[in-house]
Amino acid sequence: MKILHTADIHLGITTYGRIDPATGLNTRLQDFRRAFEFMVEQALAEDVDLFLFCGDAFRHPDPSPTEQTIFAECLQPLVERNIPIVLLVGNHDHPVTFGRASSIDIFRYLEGQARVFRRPEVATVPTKSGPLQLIALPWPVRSLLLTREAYRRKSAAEVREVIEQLYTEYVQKAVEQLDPSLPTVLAGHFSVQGAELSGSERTSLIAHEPKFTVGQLALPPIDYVALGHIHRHQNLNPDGIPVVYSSSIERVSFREADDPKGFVLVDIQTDGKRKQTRYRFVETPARRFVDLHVDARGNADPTESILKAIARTPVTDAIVRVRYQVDEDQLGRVDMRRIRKALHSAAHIAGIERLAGPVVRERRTVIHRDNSLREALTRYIDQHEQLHPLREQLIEAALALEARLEAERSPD
Ligand SMILES: [Mn+2]
Repeated sequence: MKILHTADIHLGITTYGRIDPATGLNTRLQDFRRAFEFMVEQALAEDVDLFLFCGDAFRHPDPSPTEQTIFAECLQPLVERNIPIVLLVGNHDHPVTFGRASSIDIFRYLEGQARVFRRPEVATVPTKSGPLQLIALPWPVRSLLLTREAYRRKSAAEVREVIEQLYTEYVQKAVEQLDPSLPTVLAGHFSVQGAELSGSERTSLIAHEPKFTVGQLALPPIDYVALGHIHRHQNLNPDGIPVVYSSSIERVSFREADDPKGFVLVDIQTDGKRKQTRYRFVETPARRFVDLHVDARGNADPTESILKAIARTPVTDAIVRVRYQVDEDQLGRVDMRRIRKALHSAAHIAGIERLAGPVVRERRTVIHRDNSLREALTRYIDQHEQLHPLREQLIEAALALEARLEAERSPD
């Protein structure tokens, strides 16, 4: 049985894009669409039995009609070939307000067989190669898993523990009921301990989320654990049942410049009671990000050093950022016009910035990760005189944002 495993499509991310006058669409939206279309073409070429999407379809829980239409259009060739589609709700798909539809609920109405999972469920998915047993574990939402009374008196950390326990027990019970001779997949959208982030995730948020161990998920007769949420492709259990993050299909940040982006083709061979799983990662034609760093300090012609660095790098069609270091007395000798000209073939110039030298950096505020937001912001404002008149408003706005993020993470 062949499965295409993907996640974290995040349609609607438009950072480093611009409106293409020919189509009226953001260039980044077109990049994401290209990667998505490439993936579906591969699914058809490989004649897969199932298209399995493990959450985070869009950037926001409220995608635009254009974004939803593109998502549906990209899935349409699968529908036409009668390839079943399974969609899990990720944290970015989940509405903050209880009772509202998630951003992917609408795809249930795609002609054909699209199934959307928004709460834990064990399902049998019919495919042309026979039934697949599926344990679906979408993003754990407090209000879907616990009654209000059950979590009202609990701290955030306690709620997290309860959710971890619920999911873990759910998997333990599920595997006991499954037919060990059938291909079986656990599909989830959450963090697993030990996973390496890609740089497009917010580390501070992931630290407060429910987390699972490989041992809690990789239980026989499961043949493959298909994950979404963390954007870097990896197998967390190389010596046992594969526990795999597929990777996102497009880059969103310079920290992902060197990461391949793509999806996974899984093949579960069944022969009586013996089953064997193989998988391979397939790269998508994701937009290249080029992050140039030039140290031109002490150089008589800093522009020339920057131009040389650009000439050595293939910047055509890439999203490019140039950061350079120069001394104070060289500042007047950096010719932005010539640098921009050298980058004319780039898809987008994300920035040409001077990196502050160590002298400037020493005067910067030291803010530690364990500072509260209020402490960190207070220190920052202390160091920036022009912000003093706005002190109270800034702190208030920041705390409100933090509260909103907290609510999105575990909505009531
Ligand atoms: Mn996610």
